[in-house]
Amino acid sequence: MNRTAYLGLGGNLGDRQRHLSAAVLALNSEPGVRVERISSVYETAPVGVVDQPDFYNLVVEVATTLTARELLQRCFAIEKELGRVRAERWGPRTIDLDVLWYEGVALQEADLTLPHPRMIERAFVLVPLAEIAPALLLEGMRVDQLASRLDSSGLTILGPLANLPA
Ligand code: GSY
Repeated sequence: MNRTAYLGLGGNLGDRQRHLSAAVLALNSEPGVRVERISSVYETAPVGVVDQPDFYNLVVEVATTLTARELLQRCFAIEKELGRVRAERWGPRTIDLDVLWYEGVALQEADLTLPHPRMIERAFVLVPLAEIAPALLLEGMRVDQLASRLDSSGLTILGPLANLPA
């Protein structure tokens, strides 16, 4: 397990808490992926298309032997297993797993940009990320400082993810 990566998880359809738990367990069951830290769960007002249900969001830190692209492919597979249908780009979804940051990798390709291009402006990403990686540097600034500058009025902290093995 030689690389650290951060993933953002969220969903706003069905049993949001159960989908988050299932996705974290599925990630941890992937060969070459170990979930090291899990942020609190936040209920968050939708960003982008605002006329849709509130999301549940969290961020995890993983240690992995997979490449960034392999990790992305595993995220897509988990989304599919958990019933996600990619209907509307910014619309409601059962579960979404985004690779946010992958140690030592900066790239810009059609289907994968790292670090994630919009993470720096999203409170639903930076606030949970600041819990588990406050000193991580994005564009030369600490995540906790970046998070504290964002409007987090649309976020409600719900507490730790339930139904996980100790
Ligand atoms: O990119 C993630 C999907 N997404 C979200 C989300 O996860 N949370 C909130 N609050 N708004 C969102 N808009 C989109 S698209």
